[in-house]
Amino acid sequence: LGQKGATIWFTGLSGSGKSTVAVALEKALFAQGRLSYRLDGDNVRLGINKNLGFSAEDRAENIRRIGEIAKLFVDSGVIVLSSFVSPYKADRDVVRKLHEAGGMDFIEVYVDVPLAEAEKRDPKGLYKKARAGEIKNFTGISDPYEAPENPELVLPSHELSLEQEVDVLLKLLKERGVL
Ligand code: GGZ
Repeated sequence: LGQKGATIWFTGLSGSGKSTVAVALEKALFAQGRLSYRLDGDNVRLGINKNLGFSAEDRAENIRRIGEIAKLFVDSGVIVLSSFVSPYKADRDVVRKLHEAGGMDFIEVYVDVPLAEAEKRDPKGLYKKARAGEIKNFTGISDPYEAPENPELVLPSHELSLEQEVDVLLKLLKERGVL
């Protein structure tokens, strides 16, 4: 292929729009003939990470393994679109260092919506359950979310159209020589 891979690491609250923008970007990349692969809870937490829960330790191990998997894809020239809450700065930084040590691009994208907005969307009814105490350690309600301090990009998804989000991501990938 001779194509440069990269990891785009979406982080943000549940319901912030990480997966939605990843799906839209995947479509745009496909239209350009670029191979990308989405990593998210549906293919990782139900598979390789099915032994992990939501304690701080398990989240750290979840993110560590995802980082290692992402690195393998990047090594093969694929653009990885990773959508995990990844609430802890230290865990995200482990993945950043892993990529940078291998000379690979790690693009941290903070999908930044107010908690009230994510909770209003509540697509899976999880916030409601968390408020009722039916889900413990729920990020934003009863567990911390550490916002990135120096992300490559901030996407306030409640203020942008999906098309605008995809455009700014494509522009960033071009600037970095991935596209
Ligand atoms: C946060 C939880 C929790 C708790 C279940 N806290 O909207 P979703 O449903 O699809 O995204 C959330 C997802 C979080 O899994 P991640 O692997 O992304 O988390 S982490 O990066 O912190 O390891 C939510 C659902 O799983 N979910 N319980 N307690 N989100």
